[in-house]
Amino acid sequence: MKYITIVEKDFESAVKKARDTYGHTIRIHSRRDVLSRGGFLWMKKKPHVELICYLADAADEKNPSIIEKIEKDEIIESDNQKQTVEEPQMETEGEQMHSIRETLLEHALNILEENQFSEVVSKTVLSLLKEELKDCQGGYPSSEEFELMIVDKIVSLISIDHETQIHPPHFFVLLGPTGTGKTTTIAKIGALWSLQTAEEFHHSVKFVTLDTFRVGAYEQLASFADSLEIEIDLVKSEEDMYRIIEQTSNTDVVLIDTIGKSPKDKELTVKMKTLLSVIPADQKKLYIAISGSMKQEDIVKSIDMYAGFGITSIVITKVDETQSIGNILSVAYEKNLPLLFITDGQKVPSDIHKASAATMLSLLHGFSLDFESLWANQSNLLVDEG
Ligand SMILES: Nc1nc2c(ncn2[C@@H]2O[C@H](COP(=O)(O)OP(=O)(O)O)[C@@H](O)[C@H]2O)c(=O)[nH]1
Ligand SMILES: [Mg+2]
Repeated sequence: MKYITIVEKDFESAVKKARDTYGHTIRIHSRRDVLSRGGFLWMKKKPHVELICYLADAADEKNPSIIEKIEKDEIIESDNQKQTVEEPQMETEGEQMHSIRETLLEHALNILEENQFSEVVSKTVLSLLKEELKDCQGGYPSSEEFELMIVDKIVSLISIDHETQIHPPHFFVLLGPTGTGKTTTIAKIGALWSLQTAEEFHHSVKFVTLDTFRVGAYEQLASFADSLEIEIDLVKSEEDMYRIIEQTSNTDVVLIDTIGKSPKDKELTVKMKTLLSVIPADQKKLYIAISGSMKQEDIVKSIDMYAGFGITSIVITKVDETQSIGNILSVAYEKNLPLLFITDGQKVPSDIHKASAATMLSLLHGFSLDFESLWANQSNLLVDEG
């Protein structure tokens, strides 16, 4: 038998909705009064009534509607749960709970697949959801609450590099494959920090490029530097690097653009490592730019290729060119790497955002909840209450 869950603010509205939607063949199996957690990531509480209904067979039609019976009497209260006991049940309560649980978990799996999360992440999220459903003690969340549970689990697996967002290192080195948007991202980050008017978030910056091999590479960053009024320098040798360290002691952040390399480019890797090793370890952090449009196996290969450099966190680029970011989020979880920035276009400086739960949510699909307005409402609430 297929069950239908109707969730409304009170019993009368739920009965009306059941009747209006399904007519007089609708039967109520049970009623539950719930004080549920809702709002953004489970933060507010609100009461509602859930009716579990099913459609009676035609042969059942001669029986009075269960709704009519319930309205007259027979609401049994126990343990703060009101339940109606009617008609011989086709399935035991246990079986019914099982099928609702399966439907919810199937919905979660569809969302995880639509967003291209890896098998490892999907399994982890599903097992966290199963655990939480166990804790529901005989009840189960509405579909809205369950979607928030899914989001909560996904967000809980991914960490954000707040440390770099607030306190960038003296030398910020961006690595990554050719064409992922490193040079453009360096320009965006430079603008983000140097044009910031709030004193606590403002950092003086300087650009440095190690990309002296490709024709036009220096000119590309130099043209951004020119329009943003940021100084730029070029490092070809270890001596150049020593000079830069000396000359930038009063600069907050030196943003270092690098050259993308192919797995065969052993010589280039050694050269870059040598130049970067001149910078004292406590003054530098290294980051990797990964394009949203890359396949999961290529993302893994790129991260493995740069693993020897010691990567702090990931900048996801070109999310405007991809349908889903589950692939990158999965690698971030599996490689235990936090997220730093997300870029979504070619425009400097506007198309860059600090990674956060909100930016992640705005890039996930397949939910019936509207996360953008949820986030906006929550922000208003925080402002009102704060
Ligand atoms: N659509 C889109 N294009 C981007 C983004 N970031 C960079 N690009 C473009 O990608 C191309 C390669 O960027 P570039 O910074 O030179 O990559 P690099 O080789 O890693 O330094 C350029 O045409 C950029 O304008 C982004 O977030 N979205
Ligand atoms: Mg470049």
